[in-house]
Amino acid sequence: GFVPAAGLEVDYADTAQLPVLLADPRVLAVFGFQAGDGAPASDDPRYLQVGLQPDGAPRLEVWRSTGTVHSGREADGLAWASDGALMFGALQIDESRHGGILEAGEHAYARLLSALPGQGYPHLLRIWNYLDAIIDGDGDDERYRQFCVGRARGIGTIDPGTLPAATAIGRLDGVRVLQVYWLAARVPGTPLENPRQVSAWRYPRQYGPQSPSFARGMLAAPGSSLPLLLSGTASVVGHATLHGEDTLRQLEETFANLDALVGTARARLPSLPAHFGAGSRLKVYVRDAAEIPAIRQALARHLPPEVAYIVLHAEVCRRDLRVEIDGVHG
Ligand code: 3EB
Repeated sequence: GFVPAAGLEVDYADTAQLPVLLADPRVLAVFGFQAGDGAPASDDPRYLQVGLQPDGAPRLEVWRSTGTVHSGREADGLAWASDGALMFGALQIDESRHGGILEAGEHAYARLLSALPGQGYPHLLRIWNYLDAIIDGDGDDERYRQFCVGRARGIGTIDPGTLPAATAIGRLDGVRVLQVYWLAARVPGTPLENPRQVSAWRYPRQYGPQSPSFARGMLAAPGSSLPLLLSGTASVVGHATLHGEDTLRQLEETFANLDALVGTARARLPSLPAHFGAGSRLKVYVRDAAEIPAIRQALARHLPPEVAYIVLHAEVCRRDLRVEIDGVHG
């Protein structure tokens, strides 16, 4: 059948805008970044409160589509919204009801991957995973490593070259609910790897029993007007963490990785701008809240003023990683 061209714009807005945004039939999803009880409430399936604390005033992230959006919620809580080309979805899995983070991750991925084809959007482009106490536990019992095992079990057998771009980051509000949300499409995109980094799905055994299941970036199908989707990117070169004691050098290495990924994307899509600018939106995750002012200063030096970004207090999934950035670029 006819598949409309996919289009997506990502932007940030004040929380007071929530009712206006949800009244717009082209809004595919709205994320309220705010831990605790103060966040605005809405039953609209397109709205998700994310339990990460922003630095400064709470902000909304808005995904706008080019078509008319239909949305709903399944009996188990799976929320979805779709426009004929793209589908947003979200699941919130209470760990205690599934027996732990491994089982919660397994359930989330099995559930969402089984839902996608039936809804007509079989191709996962991008996914976010927010989990509590992400680096608690030692060795292979670390919760992030357990999550990686559960995620891989839930995915099952798959060509790793088709994995989506992703972020996995720690919430700090103490709520043991795995929040997963995603963007899927009717037609497949092109996953990208980073020439400076070993593919995450090829990380060696030292990082855990199951290598992480994600691509470094995703380009939507040719002809769609989606920005480049950048995975959570940190100071990892090869597979090793660099500058474990120096947050600002980690930030520089992160931007070097993002530049390399944009370069890889430009080889396929030369119209993509070489540098971050008016079409770039970033989320900057910072482990230690005391370091946010210095990171903000460095961001202001590094990024042109047209780049919109939010800074979130969140725990990165390796103990020696202090900062991570994801976002879109177009
Ligand atoms: C890294 O490069 C940093 O497990 O889904 C970044 C993005 C990271 C996604 C994931 C992990 C994930 O390995 C960590």
